Amino acid sequence: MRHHTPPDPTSAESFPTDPSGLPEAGRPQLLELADGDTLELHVGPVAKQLGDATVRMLGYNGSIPGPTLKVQQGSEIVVHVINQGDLDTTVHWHGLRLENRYDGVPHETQAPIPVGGEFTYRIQFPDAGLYWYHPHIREDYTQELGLYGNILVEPSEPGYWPPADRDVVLTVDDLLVEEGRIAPFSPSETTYAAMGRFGNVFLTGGDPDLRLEARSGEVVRLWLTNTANTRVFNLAVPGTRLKLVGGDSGRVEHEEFVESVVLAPSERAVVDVLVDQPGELALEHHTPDRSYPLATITVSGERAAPSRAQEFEQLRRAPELAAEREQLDAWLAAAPDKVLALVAQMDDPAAMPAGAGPVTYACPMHPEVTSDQPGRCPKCGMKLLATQAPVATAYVCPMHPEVVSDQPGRCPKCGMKLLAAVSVPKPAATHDVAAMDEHGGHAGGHDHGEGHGTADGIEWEDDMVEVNRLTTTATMHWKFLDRTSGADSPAIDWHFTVGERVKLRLVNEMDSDHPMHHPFHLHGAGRFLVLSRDGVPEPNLVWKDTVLVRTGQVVDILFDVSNPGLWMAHCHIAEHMQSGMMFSFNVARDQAAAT
Ligand SMILES: [Cu+2]
Repeated sequence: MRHHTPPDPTSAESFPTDPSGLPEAGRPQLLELADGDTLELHVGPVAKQLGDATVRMLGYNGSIPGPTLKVQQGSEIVVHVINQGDLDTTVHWHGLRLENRYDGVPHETQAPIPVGGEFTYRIQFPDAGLYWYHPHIREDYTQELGLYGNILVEPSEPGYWPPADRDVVLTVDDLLVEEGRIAPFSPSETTYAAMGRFGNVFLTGGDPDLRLEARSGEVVRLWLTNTANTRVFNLAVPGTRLKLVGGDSGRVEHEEFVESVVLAPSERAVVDVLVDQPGELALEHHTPDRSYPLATITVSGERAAPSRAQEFEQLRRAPELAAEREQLDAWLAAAPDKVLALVAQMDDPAAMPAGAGPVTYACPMHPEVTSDQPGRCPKCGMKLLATQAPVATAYVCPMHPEVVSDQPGRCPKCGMKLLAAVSVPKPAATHDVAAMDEHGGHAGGHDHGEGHGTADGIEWEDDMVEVNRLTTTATMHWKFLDRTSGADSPAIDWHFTVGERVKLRLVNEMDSDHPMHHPFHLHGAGRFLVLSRDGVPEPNLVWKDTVLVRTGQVVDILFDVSNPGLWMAHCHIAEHMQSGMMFSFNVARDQAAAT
């Protein structure tokens, strides 16, 4: 069975890459909008400076990220979107429980906005907290190129958040740059479909070298959103304590001091930092193997008055979530209403029957150029060479090259499907690794043992970049399977009613061609609480719209269904969604309430 393939939004042979003559990407504006206000949001190309290189990217209103919208809980604004970008677009307002027809899902809630076209959204903000907006067509390209922005919803309730001196709203992101250029995209299909496109240049608040300032004695509140295609961040400020105060949709059940916060694509965290001494602090991303600097905070000798040092020590509790906690045991004990398996199917061209002839043609100069037909490289005109005929001499694990077998099978270390060694057009260049090192990115080499792999169920880096690059939506099939009745249902056909609470079990199966973590996202039909991960009750509740399901993990969530319409569920790794890891479900109005 074929997965649903999104319609081709463009017939161009390549996306434009020339930045000349384009306006330089600006810093995001902070726009405070009152109930009933109208905002014009232009999608268009910008020139972005990255070190010595200038690259063509996309921005909302000329900046990367787009403007930060600051609004009041319970208000409504009008956003008039004008598309001057490269392809059809929509805007999805991530995490907002708004009216279904403004959810921005192409062909389901609205027609795509063509290049040169416009669309008017009415955006509602029922919940306090940190949200964001991004396109819902070819996110693997458009979001990677800079189309994302934050929304800060100010709570109606006074004292909802603990006091802070400074709000810093930051997106964390990465961009894949090779030889001074953004690594190419195909307009007709999504590449890097296996693991998603990992970047080697980090953009924090859109800046490769972000510098922030504060006064000593301040409590700095960091509002953090992961806008990367696939990278999971583990954020820390070494030398200080982080106080976790909020998550995807509002505050946490109980504030707590943490070493770091793990943020999967599209997740948010709100953390407070007390900067009590003058000097320099760094926001860093820590993987099990290394750390990456993301931003510098310079703390001046000027002292904030009054000091928040004492208030910072207080750990407050949220009564609305304490009330949820009281019902948790019953939900933990209940059987799931729905069971969803997360699986991958990966085609291996070389595993086709012998005699089928060469299966892939690749440019020896440009290994990313591959075709299933003989032809010429569109970049250099060179004849595409057939990769070796499928004489499957050895099967190896792309994650663990020491695992070699003369039979097809799975890697005993990580469960990944072994790939026939001859099927992989050998990359000519080692410049990927070199480029990464140059940018302080990849640790280089492949002998990282368990650290990069699945020891903690997160793939922190792309350890199979040459294979990953070649995987497309045609060869990589990411799937959700409805296993509620044990066997696979033919299709996911979910119907809920407003007012219902539904227990969903998400099973990230190891028996899959490429077991990997997935950030599972539900659109604005409601919001959910994580009940348990691998049977361990969630220690600190917070309303969420995205949950990271680590490799092999089983996560139970309690979905509070509150909004009628046709809504999407999908993996928030852009390339996984493009490769089929999505479905839509219906929520009916509450009949009893309607009569
Ligand atoms: Cu995924």
